[in-house]
Amino acid sequence: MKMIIAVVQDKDSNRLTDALAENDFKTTKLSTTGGFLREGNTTFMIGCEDGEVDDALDIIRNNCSQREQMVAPISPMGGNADSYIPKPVKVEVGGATVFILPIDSFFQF
Ligand code: 2BA
Repeated sequence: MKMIIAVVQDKDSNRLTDALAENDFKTTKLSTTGGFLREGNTTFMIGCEDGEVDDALDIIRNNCSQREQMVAPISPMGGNADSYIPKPVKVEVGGATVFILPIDSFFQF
């Protein structure tokens, strides 16, 4: 058995939930925050059999889009904030950041 942990953008969350449910995957969603953008994203926990991992990855791939986002960098530490004009930079976010973990045991009581 494997645990798939997928960090996706909030915008893709409902679509991905529906697609996974349609294909009989069981999911748990967590509201999370990215360490770089400090914005909300959604983390899916998907427990599945080894042979189902590829199907789950296809569904994630097909339902999560890459988007460009503008980020205003925070002001430099110790610098004079008055003269600092933040220049937004473009970063590419998503589609999904996926980790696959082996599961030792699975219980439901
Ligand atoms: P964030 O940490 O908010 O990162 C959002 C996007 O900002 C990233 O998109 C990446 O394009 C960019 N970015 C992140 N760190 C950067 C840096 N030091 N310099 C320049 N650009 C940077 P993604 O790579 O698609 O990541 C989307 C979200 O997935 C991340 O949100 C984070 O919540 C999660 N994530 C990504 N890699 C991870 C990892 N190795 N471990 C845990 N979570 C991860």
